[in-house]
Amino acid sequence: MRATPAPAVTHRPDERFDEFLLAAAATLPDQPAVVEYADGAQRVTTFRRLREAAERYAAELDRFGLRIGDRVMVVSDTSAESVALVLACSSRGLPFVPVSPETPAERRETIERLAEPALCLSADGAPGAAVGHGRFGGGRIEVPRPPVRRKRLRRAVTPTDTAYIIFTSGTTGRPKGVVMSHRSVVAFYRGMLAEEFVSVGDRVASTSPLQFDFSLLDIGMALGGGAAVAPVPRALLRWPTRFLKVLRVTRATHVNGVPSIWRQSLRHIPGELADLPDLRGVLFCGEEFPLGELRHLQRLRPGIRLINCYGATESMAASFAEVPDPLPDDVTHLSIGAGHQGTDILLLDAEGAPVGREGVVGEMYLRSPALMTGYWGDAEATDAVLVTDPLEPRSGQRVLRTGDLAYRDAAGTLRFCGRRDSQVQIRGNRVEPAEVQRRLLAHPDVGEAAVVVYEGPDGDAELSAFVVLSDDAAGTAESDLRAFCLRSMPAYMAPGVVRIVDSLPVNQHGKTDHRRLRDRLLTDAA
Ligand code: 8PZ
Repeated sequence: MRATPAPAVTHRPDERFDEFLLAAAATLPDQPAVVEYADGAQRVTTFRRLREAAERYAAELDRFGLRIGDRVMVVSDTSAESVALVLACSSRGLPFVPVSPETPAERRETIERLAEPALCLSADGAPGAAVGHGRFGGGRIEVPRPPVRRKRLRRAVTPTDTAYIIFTSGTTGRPKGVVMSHRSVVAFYRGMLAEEFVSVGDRVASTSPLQFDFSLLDIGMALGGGAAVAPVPRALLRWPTRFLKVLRVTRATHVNGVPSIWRQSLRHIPGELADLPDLRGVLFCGEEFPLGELRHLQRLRPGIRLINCYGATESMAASFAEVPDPLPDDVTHLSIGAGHQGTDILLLDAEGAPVGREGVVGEMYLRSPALMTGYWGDAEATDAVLVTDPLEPRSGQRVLRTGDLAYRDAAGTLRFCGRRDSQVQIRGNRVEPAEVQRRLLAHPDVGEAAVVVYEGPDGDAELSAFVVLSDDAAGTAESDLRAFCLRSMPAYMAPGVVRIVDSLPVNQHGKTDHRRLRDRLLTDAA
């Protein structure tokens, strides 16, 4: 009998976040862990060097006399240095709070006020005058006014301790801090690695800011599988030629990001996109990939592995589904799969009873060891989403109420169809704006579409659509698009106004910015 080869990366049970990510340093020390793009060339940091850098930062952190649980705010993009720093924080039981340098000062201050970090470290710029503010780089941490040393209360970091806190925008306008434990994030990573997207030698381009947990997925997918993460500098992402150059120079085999990262390249330099030599896989998440653009990408890159990853920061992600190649013409909703290994997505109706029938819409609830611990400093908000298991309330188990709607297809997999909270009553009729958006996207001249709900002059909810025409659109007018909607939906569902615009605004994470579109409507009306 032939011996099975030893796995390239071996993971122990109950690893901390940093132990999981550096496991490959034991078996593959000389493999690339981070591949950065700098001045037109690649800069490689091996697993051995990354571990050494993390150890240097950990020794630096030890100088400050912090307690397990003290927060460290890390203001940085993804880089070999920032990855080493967050690994160091994790090894000392110091939850890191990633914040992008591009975050507006006011929001950064709000996050700081809420998280009350012991240290606030930036990758660049002046260290700042406030207590605990400083700079990191080259394995050194410089804090001109260090915080007061504290007596340690705890001896050891446990898997239930917090690995990181990510602040997302709450519906109330106040950022919500999603607290993730080592156990949860590692449980998610394990479920993801079971999908075998990448292997040793691969390079995963990461396009999301460090404060969006998608970047942590990228890091986990790459390092956890013995591959390298290749951060795409945020400033270059907007320029299709530069973006593709980064992919070429870093020899990216996989690219992870929100769907909008592909828009400009598909539109302006499809030939160059088709020519990228190493690209084999694309993983997207955060919102639906406009199907026209998705099909275009498939035509340019036949055989490419496209993965639709669905989830929210409260569990990092919940499912992975491979997009069929080519996507059949009659597909209107992409499959989001059925929950990654170790999790179960329940589909429940408004009464909390399971939805069994195919095609019936329900709300998704996630049962998983990868759920957040709760929202930082907000027990009420936590209780609203980490709810008693509706199927067995006596167990005391909590499941995540996602607020997302889906239905089951004939194969039993889930098809995402919008959010419960964006569902509106228009003149007493239930309308899901995502359905209206889909209808608009079905028009041959429509490239992108967004549908927003706003309060009309008489206080009633109204729908308005913003549309970007495709490049080869043939003189379609706004009234034609409204008429197109009216052909297939009741009048209350058709947007009252359809506006043709040059582009749709995106938020910091690259998702369509519905808030800005709504503001635009209100300023136009004023
Ligand atoms: C979606 C999808 C989808 C999310 N199709 N709607 C990180 C890493 C990998 C995958 C996913 C993540 C998420 N944490 C990213 C994210 O967008 N998080 S979020 O908390 O800002 O928003 C979550 C919401 O986005 C979900 O509840 C869905 O409404 C939507 N979403 N993935 C369609 N593949």
